[in-house]
Amino acid sequence: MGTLMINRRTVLHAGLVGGLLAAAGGTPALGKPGGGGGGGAGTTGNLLQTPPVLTDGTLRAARTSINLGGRTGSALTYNGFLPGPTIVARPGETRTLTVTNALDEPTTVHWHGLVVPTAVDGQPHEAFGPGASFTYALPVQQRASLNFYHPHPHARTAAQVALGLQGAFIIRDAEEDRLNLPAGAYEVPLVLRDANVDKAGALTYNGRASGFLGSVPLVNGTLDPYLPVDKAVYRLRVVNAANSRVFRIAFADGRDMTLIGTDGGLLGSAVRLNEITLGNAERMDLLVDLRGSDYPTQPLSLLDLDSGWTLLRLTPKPQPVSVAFAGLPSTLPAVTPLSSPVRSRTFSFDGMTAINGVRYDMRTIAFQVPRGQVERWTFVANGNPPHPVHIHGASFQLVERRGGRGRLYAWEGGWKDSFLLLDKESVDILIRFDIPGRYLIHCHKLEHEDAGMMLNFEVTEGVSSTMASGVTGAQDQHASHHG
Ligand SMILES: [Cu+2]
Repeated sequence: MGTLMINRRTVLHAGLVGGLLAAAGGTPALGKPGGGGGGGAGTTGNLLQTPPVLTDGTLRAARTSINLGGRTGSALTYNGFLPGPTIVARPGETRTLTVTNALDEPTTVHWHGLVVPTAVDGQPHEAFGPGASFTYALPVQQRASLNFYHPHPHARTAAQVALGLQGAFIIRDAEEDRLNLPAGAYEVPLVLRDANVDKAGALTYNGRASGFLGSVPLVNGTLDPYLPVDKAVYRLRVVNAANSRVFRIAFADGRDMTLIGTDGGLLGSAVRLNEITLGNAERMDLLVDLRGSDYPTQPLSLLDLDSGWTLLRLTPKPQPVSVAFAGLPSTLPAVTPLSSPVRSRTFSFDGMTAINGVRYDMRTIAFQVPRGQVERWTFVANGNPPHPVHIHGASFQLVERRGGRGRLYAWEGGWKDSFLLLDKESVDILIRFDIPGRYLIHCHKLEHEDAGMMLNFEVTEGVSSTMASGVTGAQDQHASHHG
């Protein structure tokens, strides 16, 4: 197949109609039922749905009817969409979103991947009850990236997410604009999850302490989705929005994909691979070349190799349009490595309910971190893997995995906020916080999180007393527990 890296044709994208992420003004973007919905003769299944775009406004959390593609159902939704509207923003903007709670229990919204002040981070202690609303003013001060919003009330996150409350949050910036990446109809957000859907089309939830595995995949809320494709390079922006399921993603014909970004935006250089493991809440930014001889002559399935599911079929059109792509530059925007940690801490993810032997207590701050200093944090799996680790308040970089798989992977490069910890593994990261306040470390297997595999910590102003007294060597100690 052609290589994206060396194709430097100078023709950029022609003006394109029907951009999936074009300003939809909050209007429905529901797919047509399958069988003749534009996928060419013999296409079965349902046209992939794409949520509308929202900038500022209201997100109403409620049980509503939904379109699963070809059939109706019901779920907990934001504004009636599964997933909710895709929020878009640029650095320097403040997104103002008022979430109204029309559920029958408390909720909150966490903007996973956004580094924002504690007051708008949507943490469990900020949950608000039925009939109430909360306005999140989100100062966006970070680079282009795909992020993920979802509820975060203590002990009820898993059910609310599984029943439908989740959405994508895309940040764009000038650095990314300069790359002229596939856009409009050729940039496709894919919110991947599994679900249980009952006979009436209602999403149901029966999670246990060990997790929740739904019986069917849903991509952008669509059952058995297909996407009619042109002879173009597609940018697939994927988030694992499942409670517990880890996806191992590949195309059925084994073709290469080009990974250009992860949780915190673009990688320093693109990586070609044909399989990616995506833990809960992890994101990946992929280019897939469907030009020339790479154009599929029959539906091309995107698979989850672990479950054997077909997640999405890319279907040839009767009259595909050929779309030029200038190719990627040889280097992407730099990711400056963090270095010279001044302190280390260790976090043991114990069983299904605790970190460092302690279950979550909303009132307890487990430790303090001075802002502005690089620290080396080690995460250890101590039973009941996998544990998808997530940290609020900063992006970080993975530096080493010992035990278990014993290596890092391309999809763990760049700036991360979530990563997978499997059996017998220890993973070291480098992290630096820039905003003071109270943040969280937790397992993003949502059933583990709800059961207490979570802790609060506090980012403080200025350097710590140990720094001030000249102790700059790395210390290895468990995070101490202050009452
Ligand atoms: Cu866990």
